[in-house]
This record gives sequence, structure tokens and C-alpha cells, in this order.
Amino acid sequence: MTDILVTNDDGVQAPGLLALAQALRQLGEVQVIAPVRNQSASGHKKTLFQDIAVSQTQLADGTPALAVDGSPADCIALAALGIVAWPARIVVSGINRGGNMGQDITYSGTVTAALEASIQGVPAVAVSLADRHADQIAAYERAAGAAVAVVRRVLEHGLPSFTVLNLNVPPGEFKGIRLTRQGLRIYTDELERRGDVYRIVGPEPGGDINQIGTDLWAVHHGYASLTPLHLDMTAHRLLADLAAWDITL
Ligand SMILES: [Mn+2]
Repeated sequence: MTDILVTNDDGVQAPGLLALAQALRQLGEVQVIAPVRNQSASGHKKTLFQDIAVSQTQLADGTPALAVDGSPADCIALAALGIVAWPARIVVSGINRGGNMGQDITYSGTVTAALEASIQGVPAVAVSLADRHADQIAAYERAAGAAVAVVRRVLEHGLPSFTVLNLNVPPGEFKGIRLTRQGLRIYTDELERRGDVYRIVGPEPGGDINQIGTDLWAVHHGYASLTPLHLDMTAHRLLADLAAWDITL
């Protein structure tokens, strides 16, 4: 049985993954399986009926790792199908370069790797550093410490089925941790066109930082944010209203 399986979406050589793998070693045996390429914003992509190349590699500190030519969810799906000892006690995904808050979670490969683990029956935590420019391992060390504190508790308590924890840590010093709900991102995408080729570009997205109790609020105010997420995406409040629409077939 694998103790702690670590993955990410920034690619197997990303500094955030190295910081996370090193920190989690104090809680158990760490195994790494991660995309060979950057898979940020790949969403919950699963590669079916196509070849997926897997190679042995190592992190900058010599830690052995499996590099998967696929998405973060592919890494966990392959793990669950037996390319590593399974089940793991926990899957930890990250540490992502940049926050995953509000609607980001639907785009995030970091979060969807955790969701894939929960589908496969293993508790999971997604970890992100709310700094898109962090490129040194030292920048991720505080966030890795926060991840250890959360993972330690998940190992003690477990998580309900189809539920994951989404941890976002502000850059630099932080004041503590807040339990939060998903907030509201505000995207500032722009379209770049060259002939018939388009590119989605633009400044970093913002968000509603004034809604108290949300992930975006907590991180903006200097707290680490911990949000429980559930895979059941049913809009329960709309269900009753829908009944009144009287859709008959
Ligand atoms: Mn990423």
C-alpha cells in the first residue's frame, strides 16, 4: 500500500511538487506520479482508448517519480488501475503555482486530480499557492507546511465519500487558516487573433474579496483557506423550482 501519493498539474519537475513531496515525508512514505508536461487548466480530462506513455524519472533531489504523458486525472486513474501500489492512504495534489479558488476548481488539474482520487475511493487534498510567479522551491515551503498540517488531520479523520479538501495558501507569511466556502472569481480573459488563429490571454483573474467566508476573501486577507468540495454538483435549490416548470414528455 502506498502511503501518500503526490501528483500535480504543473508537471513533474515543478518546484511546488518537490516542496510538497519533501514535506510530506514526515507523515509517511511518499510516492510521486505526475504529468510529464504542464497540464494547468486541463480540467478533469481523462485519456481513454489512447496510448499513455509512462516513464521513470526523478525529482531534483533524486526522489524517484513516474512521469505520465497525460493529465493529472490520468495519473490517478492509472495509479488506481494498479501501476503503483493501490489504494494509497491519501492523494495530495500540488503545490500549484497560482491559487485555485472560486470557479477555478472546474478548470484546475490540481483539484481534478484530487476529485479523481475521491472517485477512486481515496481521500485527497489539493494544495495551491496563490502566487503565479513562484518559481523557487523556497517560495513553496510555507504552503508545504500548511499542507502537512491538513494532511495529518485527514489521515486521522478520513473524509466522507466523494469529498476533497481544497487548500489555498497566500504567498509569504500568513495569519492562520480559515474554513471557507467557494467564492466568486472574476475572469479578465482577452482574445488575441492572428489570422484564423486565436489565443485566450489577459491579466490575472480577480475575484470578489468582500464576500466574508469565501476562499478568495480568506486568501486576500492573509489566511490560508480550506474548502471542502463535493462531487455531487446537483443544484438542490433549483430542483424545487424546476418542478414548477412542469416539463412533461
Ligand atoms: Mn497549475
